[in-house]
Amino acid sequence: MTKRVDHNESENSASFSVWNGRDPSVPLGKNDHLLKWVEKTARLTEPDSIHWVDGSIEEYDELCARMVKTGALIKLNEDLWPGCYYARSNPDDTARVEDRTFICSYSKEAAGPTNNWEDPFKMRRRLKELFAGSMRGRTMYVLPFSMGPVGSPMARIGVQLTDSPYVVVNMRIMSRIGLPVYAEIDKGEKRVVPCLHSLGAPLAPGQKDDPWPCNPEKYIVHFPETREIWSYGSGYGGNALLGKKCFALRIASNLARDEGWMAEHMLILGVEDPNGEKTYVTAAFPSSCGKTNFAMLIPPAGFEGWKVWTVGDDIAWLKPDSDDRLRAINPEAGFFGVAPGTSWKTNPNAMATLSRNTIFTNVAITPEGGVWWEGMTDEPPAECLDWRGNVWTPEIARRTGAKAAHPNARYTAPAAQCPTIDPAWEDPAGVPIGAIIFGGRRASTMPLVYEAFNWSAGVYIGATAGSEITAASTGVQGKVRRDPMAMLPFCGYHMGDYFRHWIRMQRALGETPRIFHVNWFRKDENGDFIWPGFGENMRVLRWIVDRVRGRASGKETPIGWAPRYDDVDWTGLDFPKEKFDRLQRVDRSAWRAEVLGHEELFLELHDRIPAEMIYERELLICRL
Ligand code: O2Y
Ligand code: MN
Repeated sequence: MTKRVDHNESENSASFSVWNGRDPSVPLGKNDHLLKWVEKTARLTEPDSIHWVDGSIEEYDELCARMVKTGALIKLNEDLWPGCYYARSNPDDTARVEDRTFICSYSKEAAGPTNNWEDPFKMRRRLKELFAGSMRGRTMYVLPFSMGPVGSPMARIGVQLTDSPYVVVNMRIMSRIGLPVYAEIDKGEKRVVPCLHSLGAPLAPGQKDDPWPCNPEKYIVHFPETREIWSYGSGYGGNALLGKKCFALRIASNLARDEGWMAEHMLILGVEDPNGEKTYVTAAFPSSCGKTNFAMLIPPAGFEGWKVWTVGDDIAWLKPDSDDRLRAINPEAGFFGVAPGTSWKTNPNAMATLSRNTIFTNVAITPEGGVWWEGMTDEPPAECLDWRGNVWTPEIARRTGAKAAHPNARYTAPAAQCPTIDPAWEDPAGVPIGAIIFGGRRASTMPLVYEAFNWSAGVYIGATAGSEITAASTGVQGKVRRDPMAMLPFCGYHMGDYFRHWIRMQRALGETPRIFHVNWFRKDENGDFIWPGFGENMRVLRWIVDRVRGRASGKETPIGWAPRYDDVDWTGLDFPKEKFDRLQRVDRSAWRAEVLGHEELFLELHDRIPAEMIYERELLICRL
């Protein structure tokens, strides 16, 4: 459904109406607000044409075929990678840009010290300048999307206007798009979040397009009060697929606070025991801590009859149901996973998921028309083209250290293709949550697992969670970057108010989920990981589930309840008690230093920290 726009038409000309561009056989789009907004945006951005996305597979195939023609996508070898495409981004557009991400609330205080704030009126003026004529020579796609199963009471709707067909095809995998969503909009029951996106790369007549158009100047902007997103200059991941981090976390965290639910950076999984009883848990780990691997865990030998089911790998929306139980949906429909390190050994379920109908970005491409990345196989290919399009060989890598795939290279794959996808993953009511797990990457101090004494102690654990900063990013080793609830880059308002919202949620719940903290990354004195991780994490998960079900024991420690050696199921693993005790050790002097680190975060947020957090800290100090 593409309509050409005549920019010579006068402002009030009836023939400019974007409604006229809609296929009259499609009985959708009676929504005046949407039509007016599309028209207003077209006047501002001046696209050559407008395409109303219907979300069909035919449309997807056609868009991919067009991008193959322009060089924006490469079709992979159909025999090796059926239905798969390859994209190579601009080398300066390879990841989320946190320093260019803004929360433009009316007051600076509402955004809090952990967000970049800019005056919304000033920002809007700047964005209007940038967006003026920014889609010239391109098509503007009207992309309606639902975060959450269409029709679910927990789902929310957005419309992204974008000049990137790459975004449209990725969003088709990552969310529910097209005709069913127009129908939802036409019902008029749900507020639509407008998401405006431009690559910021207009084309002059006859100008040859770049395979990855973008602009060196980038703005990822959220207006929390009016629930709007404006993104300019980037075509990559979280900057451009606006349903994901921008909507499902930054805007949704504002919606959730106001409406009494939670929008969290959490995976959701279900643990089924040999009797068929299923317990769902969510887990919040900072970016790059193995959320996808954990969400797709395969139980080790000795756990026959146990099964882990995947509901989501990145975002959870949680809401009390009519029985005051916390239920969660995964608002997404796909995985936008990090490719490097993913292999048949580390995550066979992810490999099976991405083996077809997947879009790869910034991995390497082999001469046979396949893809490769560091860690995918023990043996690298003899030769390939790296993520920049340069020839790459193992010898070149040895000499120069060049990586074949960018460290943030991604696969965009349909969740439905995951072999462990939970039968209830699209249940409109969500799944009941028994436990919430926080985690981080900590070489010392943090035990493998412990359980909070109660909800407010658990909120404290989540609020103070963090990961050690790696030497590569800062030159400093061992400093902990606090990442409350793994939401530091994603909470769309003041972090102190966010803690308060967490505390308040208890009042809406008949029974709160148990809260746990895990750390797979504790090291010994030689710098080696003590815990094997991966499938062995099932042993920890089993203890967590058994605690939720009231059938596992633990001992009280100053920081919470922790398993004794005999409380963990060691079937199939020879893991000495002495090693376990080292993993679980609560070193009081290290913990005193840890609590001082908590204070740094609290000082930053002091004027909005809920009293419960202060009391929890004091209690922890007393117990230590
Ligand atoms: O770099 C990007 O744009 C993607 S970031 C991302 C993607 C999928 C899941 N999580 C994340 C994250 O940064 O947490
Ligand atoms: Mn994430």
